[in-house]
Amino acid sequence: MSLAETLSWPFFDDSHHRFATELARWADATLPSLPHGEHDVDAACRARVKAMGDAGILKAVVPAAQGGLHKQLDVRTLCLAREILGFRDGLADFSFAMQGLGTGAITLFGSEDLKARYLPDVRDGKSIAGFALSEAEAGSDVAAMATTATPEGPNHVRLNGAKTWISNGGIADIYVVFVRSGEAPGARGLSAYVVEANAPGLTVAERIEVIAPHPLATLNFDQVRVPLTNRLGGPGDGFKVAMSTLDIFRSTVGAAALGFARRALHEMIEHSATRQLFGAPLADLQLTQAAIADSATEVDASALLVYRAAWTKDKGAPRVTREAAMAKMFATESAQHIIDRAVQVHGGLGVTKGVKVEELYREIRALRIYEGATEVQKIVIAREMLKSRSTKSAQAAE
Ligand code: COS
Repeated sequence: MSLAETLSWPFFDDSHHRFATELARWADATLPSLPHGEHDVDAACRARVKAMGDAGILKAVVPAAQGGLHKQLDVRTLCLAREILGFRDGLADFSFAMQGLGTGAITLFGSEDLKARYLPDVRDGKSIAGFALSEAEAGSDVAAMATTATPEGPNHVRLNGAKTWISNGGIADIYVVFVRSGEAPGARGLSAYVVEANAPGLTVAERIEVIAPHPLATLNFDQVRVPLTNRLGGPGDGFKVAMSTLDIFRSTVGAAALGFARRALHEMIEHSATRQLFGAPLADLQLTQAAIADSATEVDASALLVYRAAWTKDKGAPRVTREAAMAKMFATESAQHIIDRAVQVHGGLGVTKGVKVEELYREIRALRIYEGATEVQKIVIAREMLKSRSTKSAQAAE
């Protein structure tokens, strides 16, 4: 099923149809002319952010009060954007996604002043955002983070520590930074702050090279002074701020994987229909047909899970923790299988640099890890299922 057919599902309204059509048209016309990320990934990202800002696409990542498309973040729009961009250009998807993830916590928990100060420039592509949660010893286990915020006078805190695997690290203008503020041990003692990249004491310790080039870095915080008014939510709310933001953006990771998977399926079908083998098209072989059939079914199942999660959130569910985790886990895992099959169907061409499926093979890998690895999503889903069983048992006992 194509994206156009998916759009006929009842999850969508006219605004989604318009957005998807205009974005696809813009992406086909503009993305091929932007610099590729191979030589200068920072310049390639900046070019994408600017182009998307100029075209009004980044309005999707901010609320209407700051010039955005919808009153609140519309998860279906975010997912459509990532699917459409992911189908065409992994770096464009990355740049779009990070503008959203990097400011999602400001949109959800920021004061009016913080929203007014930071969101318009992100919307216009004039400012780049980053989400600084992970640490060397606190990736999956967020509550183990060690970067600290200590009070300084009545109005400031000082941040000390290091964050790593930070997307847009080194090119971002603002970061949402999660720190241990000490109100309680573990998850209840974290807070979130907006920190400007040029704050004295905030430095890029190292840039990290990855298989599919993206800006990624380790950041050092050495006595970085931040006003209390830059806090998102209350003291000790940091874990909730992080998880609520991820509840929205995990579905969008699934959507990006869906875009990659749809593209791989497209490439698989095109190649197998035209490549001759044993005197007939490759597609005549039943094993090729099995690869196509399994991939097409997984694409549809991923789309259903991704847009179910997005629709549920947009319709006002306070939490979509289980739905978003399922969407992210299934869509990223199945995209990996689909892309691997597409590489296999392409034979030697599939591992040749510059061939689309080879690029997708490298692009998909990180999505099974970032914003919560598959193993974390399994923990989250199982906990939610067990929680709902305990709730039902407690109700039955009353
Ligand atoms: N929305 C709002 N609140 C949430 C929440 C959510 N989605 N998930 C958990 N919470 C709340 C819980 O209700 C709990 O509140 P109380 O203490 O009031 O009961 C609190 O937060 C702690 O939750 P929990 O006990 O589940 O915390 P854990 O430390 O056990 O969390 C996991 C475990 C693994 C689920 C969490 O650390 C996680 O998601 N890790 C992956 C992080 C990630 O995605 N990293 C990638 C970085 S971005 S590239």
